[in-house]
Amino acid sequence: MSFLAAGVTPFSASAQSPLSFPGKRSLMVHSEFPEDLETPVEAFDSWITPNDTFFVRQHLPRPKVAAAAYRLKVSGMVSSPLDLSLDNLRKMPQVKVAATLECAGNGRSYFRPKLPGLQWTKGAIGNAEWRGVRLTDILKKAGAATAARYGNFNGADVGAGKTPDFIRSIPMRKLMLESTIVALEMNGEPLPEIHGFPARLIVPGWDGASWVKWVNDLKVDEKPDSGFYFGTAYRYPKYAVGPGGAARPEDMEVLEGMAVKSFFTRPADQSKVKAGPVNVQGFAWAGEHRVTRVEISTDGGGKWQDARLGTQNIPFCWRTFQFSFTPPKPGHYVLCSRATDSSGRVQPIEAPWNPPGYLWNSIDRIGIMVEG
Ligand SMILES: Nc1nc2c(c(=O)[nH]1)N[C@H]1C(S)=C(S)[C@@H](COP(=O)(O)O)O[C@H]1N2
Ligand SMILES: [Mo]
Repeated sequence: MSFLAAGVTPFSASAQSPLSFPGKRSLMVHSEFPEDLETPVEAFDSWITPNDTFFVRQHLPRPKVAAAAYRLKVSGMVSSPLDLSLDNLRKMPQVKVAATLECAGNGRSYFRPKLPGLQWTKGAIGNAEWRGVRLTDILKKAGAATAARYGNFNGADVGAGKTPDFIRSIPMRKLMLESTIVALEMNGEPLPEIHGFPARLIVPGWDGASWVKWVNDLKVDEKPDSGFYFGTAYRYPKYAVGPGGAARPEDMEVLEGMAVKSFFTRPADQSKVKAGPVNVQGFAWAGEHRVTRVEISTDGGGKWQDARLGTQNIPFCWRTFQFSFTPPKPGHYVLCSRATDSSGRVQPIEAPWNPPGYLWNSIDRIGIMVEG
């Protein structure tokens, strides 16, 4: 099958690569192997991000898992260890959960001073409808001990060279929520291989690192995993360290929820528009909280007006916003978007700089040139 469906034109992002990836339209390529692919802003044109447009992040070479050989092992503090086949999982009650998935490092390229790591711009995010089995059902079936505090999850990818195995721990209180699932489907299709076929975790409202792909091993334990990806990585300083600052390892906390954030998808940054009303659009999200407001400025942050929020207001999902702007005269305008959430958080002018470069959520800003 050709990777471009008939009648579909590729995106015109300048950063796009001539390479193609199975099942993907042209994405911005940060790394070819393992694949780290970003969705260009102009490709975000629907509340659901289609599978062929969804960003990809992996630390290790992508494993190929044969459906027939797949097992999810559940062991540790359980009364009946499990060895679930794909068929076993398919026979358990299936639930649908829509949720936005964002990499903790999304927007890292905007931090100053600059940071090492993947130089994501705005597109390490997407929203999908996932379908699969509740973790609570799996834990019940296994008879998880009440004293257990963590689920330690491993996927079929293995450590390579200096990169350790990707293992993540999730506290029981999050695993017990009805929205935390092992997904077998993404937007009505079996999970694409690159997104974790045949099974991955969906941890709504938390950054992508918890959403373990190709998940095949769950150890129920009192303690979290002590490896690199839970013990060291994906931690954020307890206090603001300032640009270029450092934090002691004991002052780094595990990332759980996400920041409040919004960005523009239309019009394109620095595009020319004709005189008359400009249809301004974008998305806003807030991890485990709800987006309650998006404000727009058309004068670089001087005055602010409310945008119209999309009617789709679903927990753990981004919300669309829309604003009609009629420029009073030709010239260049700086548009800003600022989201507020149900916990009272407001998107800041500048995201706090932090050593790993996580949770960038500065007010979004685009320029437009209105023609005379
Ligand atoms: N097994 C495994 N799962 C993984 C990763 C990984 O490297 N290995 N990367 C995680 C990170 S950091 C992110 S942001 C998401 C990205 O999910 P996606 O590639 O489906 O967009 O997958 C997560 N799950
Ligand atoms: Mo990530």
